[in-house]
Amino acid sequence: MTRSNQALLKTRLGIETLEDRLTPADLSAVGPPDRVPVLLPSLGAPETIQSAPEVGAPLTQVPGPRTPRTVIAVGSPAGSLALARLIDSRTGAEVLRVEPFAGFRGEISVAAGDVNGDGISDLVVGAGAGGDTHVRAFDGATGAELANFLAYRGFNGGIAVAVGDVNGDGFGDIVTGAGAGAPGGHVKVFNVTAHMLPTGVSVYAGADGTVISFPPNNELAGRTFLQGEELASFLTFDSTFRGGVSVVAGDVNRDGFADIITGAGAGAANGHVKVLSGRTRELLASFQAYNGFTGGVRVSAADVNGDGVSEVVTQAVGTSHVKVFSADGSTRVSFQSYPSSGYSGFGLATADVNRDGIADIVATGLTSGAPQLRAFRGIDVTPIELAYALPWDILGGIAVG
Ligand SMILES: [Ca+2]
Ligand SMILES: [Ca+2]
Ligand SMILES: [Ca+2]
Ligand SMILES: [Ca+2]
Repeated sequence: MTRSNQALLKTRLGIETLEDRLTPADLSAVGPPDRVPVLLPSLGAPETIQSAPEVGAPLTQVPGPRTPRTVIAVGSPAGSLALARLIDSRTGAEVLRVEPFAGFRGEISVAAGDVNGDGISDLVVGAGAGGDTHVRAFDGATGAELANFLAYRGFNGGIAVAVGDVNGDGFGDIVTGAGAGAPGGHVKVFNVTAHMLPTGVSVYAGADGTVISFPPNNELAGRTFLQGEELASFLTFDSTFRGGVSVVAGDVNRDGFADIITGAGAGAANGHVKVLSGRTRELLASFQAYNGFTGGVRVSAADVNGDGVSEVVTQAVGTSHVKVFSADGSTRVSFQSYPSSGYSGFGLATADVNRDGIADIVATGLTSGAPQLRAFRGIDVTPIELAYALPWDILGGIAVG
């Protein structure tokens, strides 16, 4: 095991359950948890358990700064039959194409990330308003369905979806943010792949080489995570705010756990962004991305400058104004991804487009009804020349993730 693997494993062994971090206030604000989601028969019984990973074996590749995504999730606009794709971020080749919600013509939210731990990004789709907060996930390698559940029972507004390993177990989790109409920027985290964490082994700690015994005091040891299990449910804004949130997950403090970033929807002042620790739920940052703007802020996250820590990337909704922030809220870059006239329907994502191992900023837009995709190096916003265009059957708007 390499030293970096040791360090990574050590951080994973320090897991505490997110539910344990919920304060009574959180719980009362959130209301009774709507426990589990619908499981389709094809998913198998919830108690199905994968064999535990061997300690000492190569760690599972997880989404995050160490492995920038090389696919982009693309979703159809409201008004057309819901269609979601994964495309190769360098070539534009279609990797996966699904119709996630039969007959649904509303808006959808899409995200790319590895939820089953095979190192290949999968496709996660969340239904927009009118879609019963339906979430489905599809294997990026085979197209097989990996998850199918309703994220917020009784709420029929839209949801935003993201992927990140929030509980540090090596498997990407699905993070959802409730859309307009839901109070408080309600975020949930769901496990996708059933698995068990190993118990009773000793490992070497990272930098100082100290031997630690696992688990010294770890409630997750031997714990089985179920398919579709709700790992966390909490509000990220004041409960009087009903503008909904965009959501993304990325490790901004380098502790090995994906942190949760939410951007307040329309109605909130100044493009309010919050960053919460995935591990402790502690508020890591709270900042205003767009002074004087009340149209809402979309968030993405990736290590766009190659320093090993995720930055927060934002877009003022309805505009092409993109900014990159450090985890502390300091602005790194600010630019317009498209000209101020002639373009509309802007979207934001992050993926490694030029294959240099560092995530880039992906900005979509429309002009004369034709979908456009542009990519920029995150460190200095140098445009990256693309050898492809988006599929032409995407008209009127694009969701990317
Ligand atoms: Ca996968
Ligand atoms: Ca996880
Ligand atoms: Ca983190
Ligand atoms: Ca970085």
